[in-house]
Amino acid sequence: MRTQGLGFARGRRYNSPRTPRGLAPGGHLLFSPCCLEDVLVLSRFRRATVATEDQEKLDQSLEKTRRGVLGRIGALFQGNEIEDDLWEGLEEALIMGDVGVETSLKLVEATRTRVRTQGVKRVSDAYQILKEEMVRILRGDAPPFDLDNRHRLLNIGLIVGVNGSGKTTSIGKLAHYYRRQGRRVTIAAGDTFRAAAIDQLKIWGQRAGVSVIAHAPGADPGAVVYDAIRASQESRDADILLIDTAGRLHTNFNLMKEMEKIRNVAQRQVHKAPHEVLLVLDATTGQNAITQAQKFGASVSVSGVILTKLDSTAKGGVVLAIADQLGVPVRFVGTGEKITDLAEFDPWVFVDALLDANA
Ligand SMILES: Nc1nc2c(ncn2[C@@H]2O[C@H](COP(=O)(O)OP(=O)(O)OP(=O)(O)O)[C@@H](O)[C@H]2O)c(=O)[nH]1
Ligand SMILES: [Mg+2]
Repeated sequence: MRTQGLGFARGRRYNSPRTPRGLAPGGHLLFSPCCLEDVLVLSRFRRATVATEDQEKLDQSLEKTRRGVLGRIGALFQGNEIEDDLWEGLEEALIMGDVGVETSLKLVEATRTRVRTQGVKRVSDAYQILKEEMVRILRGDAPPFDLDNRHRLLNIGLIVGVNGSGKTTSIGKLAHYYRRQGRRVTIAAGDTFRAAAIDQLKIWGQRAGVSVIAHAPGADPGAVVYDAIRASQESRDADILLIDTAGRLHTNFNLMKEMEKIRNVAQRQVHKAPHEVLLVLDATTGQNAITQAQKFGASVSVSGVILTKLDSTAKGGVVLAIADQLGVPVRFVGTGEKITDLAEFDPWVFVDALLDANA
């Protein structure tokens, strides 16, 4: 799977004038720490990059996961000495916690190697290293959409995923999310396969207070997208256009062809569009989410993931497997069914909330 060239900082993330060694201004790791001192510097100065409200939502949505096997990892690191048992227990917990075999082994190996080469003796320091290795896997390069790029007048986001994963709901939530940030948002009803899909999207549009550009059921989605881009650029003067797509057509081949067509229509009208292709994955499907993502990735290049229904599952560990095995960042997390139930993803908040019972 190829990731699109994203980039670029949003001002509010870079608010620290004094940045400790080895950190980006937002408090993120810039390099692999070479000694224990660095590890401690990093842990002391790291900070979340998302709003407190998002942190709380992320934390709450991991309640079930924390109560599961991953929540026991903290207890493993309560002992006095770093012994082989610790690594075996960690490996088992990660694999059982839906992190996936490959990613689990990689995490244990990376943590263990750093503990050994850096001469770490304290179990609490080893725990900190584990968290940092998790963050390393989860790090996205920059926030989604390049909203502060003055050369780009319209940002187009294509929302894809299998049926029932939560695309339409997530579009409603995203519209609300960006509206609250003062952005002008429009939505294109690109899922013309089911009449109900268009109605459902219009309801979300009303809730979020944004325009939905739709054609009749059965219409060509390419034509809908064409009109939506024209409307977004002209009368609606939008910053962001979110395109809903079908999750199921008569055949998988048709579905992938349709994605490509929508993509091409967007590309012809707006430079470098779509600027984001966000793949919606249902967290409750655990490791199957990876297989789904690989299928989509084969025909449309995905730039990020929206992981829905994190609130309804104990399989939150799958976030690590997704980021590691697909090589694309998780951008947003669905934390419930309401319009406000969406959180921007932050690796540190996620890791702390995942592992610390009292986070
Ligand atoms: N608990 C919970 N439910 C969610 C979340 N996101 C979506 N859902 C529910 O998942 C179901 C499917 O959501 P849709 O948005 O219709 O999914 P879709 O991908 O558009 O489905 P199709 O249009 O059939 O392809 C709905 O009942 C949503 O309320 C979430 O973050 N948490
Ligand atoms: Mg839908």
